[in-house]
Formats: sequence, C-alpha cells, structure tokens
Amino acid sequence: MAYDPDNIFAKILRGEIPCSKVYEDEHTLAFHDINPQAPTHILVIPKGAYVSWTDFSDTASDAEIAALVRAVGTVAKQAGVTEDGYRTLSNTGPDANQEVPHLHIHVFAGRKLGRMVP
Ligand code: D5M
Repeated sequence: MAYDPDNIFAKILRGEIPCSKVYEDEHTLAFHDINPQAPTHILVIPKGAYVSWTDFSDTASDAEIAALVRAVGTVAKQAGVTEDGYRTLSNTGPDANQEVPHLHIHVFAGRKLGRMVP
C-alpha cells in the first residue's frame, strides 16, 4: 500500500494538527490516543513514512527499528505501568481493521485488560 502523506499521523508529525505528546526522539513520536480504550492508551509511531510492519521491516534503518522498540519501553516506564503490566497491539491492514495508514503501536494499561483473542 502506498503511503498517504495526508493521513492523520502524518499531519501530527508535520505539526499541522496537535497531539498530546508523551515522548519524542529523532525517529519516534508517542502521544495519547484521542479515543482511549484504557486509562493509559498511548500510540507509538515511527517518524518515517511507513504504513505497515512489512514496509518498516523491509526499509527502515536499524536505528529507526531500535528507536521504535525502545520508545515502547520508555513510554511504559514513563507512564508508571511496568509493575502492573501493559499490552502492546498493532493493527496492520484491512483484516486487522487498521484505521490510520501510518504504522503505530498501541500501549494499553491502567486496568485489568481483557483476555486477548484474535
Ligand atoms: O488505531 C488508530 C487509532 O488512532 C485509534 O485508536 C484512534 C487514534 N487516533 C485517530 N486520530 C487521532 C488523533 N488525532 N490523535 C490521537 N489519536 C488518534 P488503528 O489501530 O488504526 O485502528
């Protein structure tokens, strides 16, 4: 799938629309989900133009990949949820109901989460 530069996360990255930022580094941005499904619901995104994990793993640099993974851990620590736990989830493509076509990882925490089912 071609990257749509007008998707909502691309606009956030360009500063065209605001976000509630919790973390940023050279390669990664994290912000609160606008429609939280748990007391803590943060989205962690690469700054590069990637739609899916396939795009990302095919073309991102090792530094970008490392930054995204590290950002998840950093965000969880910052949110104070490492002891009680948290869930990461990432929807890719239509069967997974990916709404925003820019790669993102959800971080859910702050309550007992339901059992994970496909
Ligand atoms: O999840 C896409 C997520 O993106 C969904 O949980 C809502 C969130 N979203 C959409 N627009 C915004 C803005 N403007 N700020 C913060 N969060 C937003 P998906 O996995 O693609 O279904």
